[in-house]
Amino acid sequence: MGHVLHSTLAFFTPQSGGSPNANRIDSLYKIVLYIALVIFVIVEGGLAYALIRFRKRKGVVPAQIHGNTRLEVGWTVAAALILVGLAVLTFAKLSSIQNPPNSGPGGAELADSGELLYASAERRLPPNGRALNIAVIGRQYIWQFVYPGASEPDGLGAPYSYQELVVPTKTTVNLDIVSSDVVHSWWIPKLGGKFQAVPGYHNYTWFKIPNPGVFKGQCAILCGRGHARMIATVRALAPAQFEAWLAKQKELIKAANREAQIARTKLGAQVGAGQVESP
Ligand SMILES: [Cu+2]
Repeated sequence: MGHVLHSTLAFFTPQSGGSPNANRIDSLYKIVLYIALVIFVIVEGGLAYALIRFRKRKGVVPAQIHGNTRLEVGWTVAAALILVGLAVLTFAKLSSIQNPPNSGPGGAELADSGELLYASAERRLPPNGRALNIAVIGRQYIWQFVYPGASEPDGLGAPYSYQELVVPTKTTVNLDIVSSDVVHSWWIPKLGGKFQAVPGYHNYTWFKIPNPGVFKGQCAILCGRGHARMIATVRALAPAQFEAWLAKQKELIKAANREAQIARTKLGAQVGAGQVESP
């Protein structure tokens, strides 16, 4: 019975388990849901009782009642108090949903400098100012992820990946969400709320994944014909494995750049009819 109730509720409540902010959104949602359920049962129970108890009977004239000041003031004040209580609770929890915590012990080593971190009204930083900053770029119809490392001496530029975002566990990851064409929506349900990717605008969110795992999501706003294909995956690895993955990704990008360079050289050497002199 308890299990059935639990899985039924899980169907209606937000997904959680991947990040503290997602867990807090879920618990806040459940508190509101439980209070609403109690009120629903009381109101609907009272209605059903009145319908049956005072139903139409032959030869009985019902009492003619006009208002009850005490009762009316009572339920107005009670409803207002519940609303105030919920508002206070929501604002009390909101800061821990919006503000990222520090990375935990066992998280990835984050460089002191290199990537410049600054806080603003939109971008919130952990108390110690250190987070793994990743740019999430929405475009028709794929997500691109750009990792720190633009200033590294290998001259390769910032490493990137498509569709799958790989991150270290126990590490606060800050996302800087942008779009290069139309409005998209970044949403990995188990990792917290939904954030729009709007051209010319930055949206920020964060997550901190405790254990290795794969979290699936999908662009959550209709962005064109290929919208349904615009899926996203977040794969959390232990920090050492993440470093190894990033190094390998850099190798792949380097090899691809080399091949492109070779192809460009070949094309440049071609001389044919109608070739336009490059300006
Ligand atoms: Cu879309």
